[in-house]
Amino acid sequence: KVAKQVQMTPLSDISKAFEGLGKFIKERENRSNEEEDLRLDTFCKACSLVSVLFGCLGLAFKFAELEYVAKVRDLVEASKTFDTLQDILDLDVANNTVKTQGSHSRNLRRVRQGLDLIRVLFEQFILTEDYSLKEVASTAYAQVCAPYHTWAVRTAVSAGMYALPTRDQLLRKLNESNTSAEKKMRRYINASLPVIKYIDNLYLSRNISLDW
Ligand code: 1PZ
Repeated sequence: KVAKQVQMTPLSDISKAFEGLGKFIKERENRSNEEEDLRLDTFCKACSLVSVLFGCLGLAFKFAELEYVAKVRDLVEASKTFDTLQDILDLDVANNTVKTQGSHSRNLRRVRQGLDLIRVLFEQFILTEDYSLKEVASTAYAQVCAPYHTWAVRTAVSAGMYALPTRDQLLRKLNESNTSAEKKMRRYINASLPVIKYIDNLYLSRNISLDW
């Protein structure tokens, strides 16, 4: 037997992990009784992989990395006590702390925003051939995160956009060609959407709006 030679890169790992989550959620929807829920530790593992992308963005986005990593770490801690994503929502609903700063449910909402930001970022990356990533990143940020961020954060992010690597630099750091990157980005886009919708539904089904 000849083993197929597949080059694993950070992007491969991310796409693969989210395909696992997406597949679980789709299969769950196909079963009529939706009793099996997404495990928090499995979800956290996939979210942790995303952190490597920050390393490619340079020092200007160090604060974004620290923010994201802190939120994921809080959920990892929570996974020692809570089995599923549902469980953390239920606790915060009972305590009336869903939107309280630092609560697991609020941090889950923030991590969800991060996943969605990457999804739109990848969509924009595929859509344009721009040498600069400024437009790509600005469009994604404006669409997903800016409406929920303070003026100070929005200002810092737009200043950071000038320090982004170029498209070619990013590809080199990710150890990808344009073709291989786009393929893996498409896989992430398709896989992450059901995951994001699943998370949104955790809030909506408990009558919690998503305007925060
Ligand atoms: C080519 C790639 C360009 C990517 C540019 C992405 C820029 C994203 C910048 C985000 C900055 C976030 C700064 C901090 C925001 C906090 O105010 C909020 C609220 O925190 P809370 O009040 O609940 O404690 N934090 C967040 O929203 C979590 C931040 C998640 C950021 C994820 C970014 C993922 C992007 C990965 C790109 C590879």
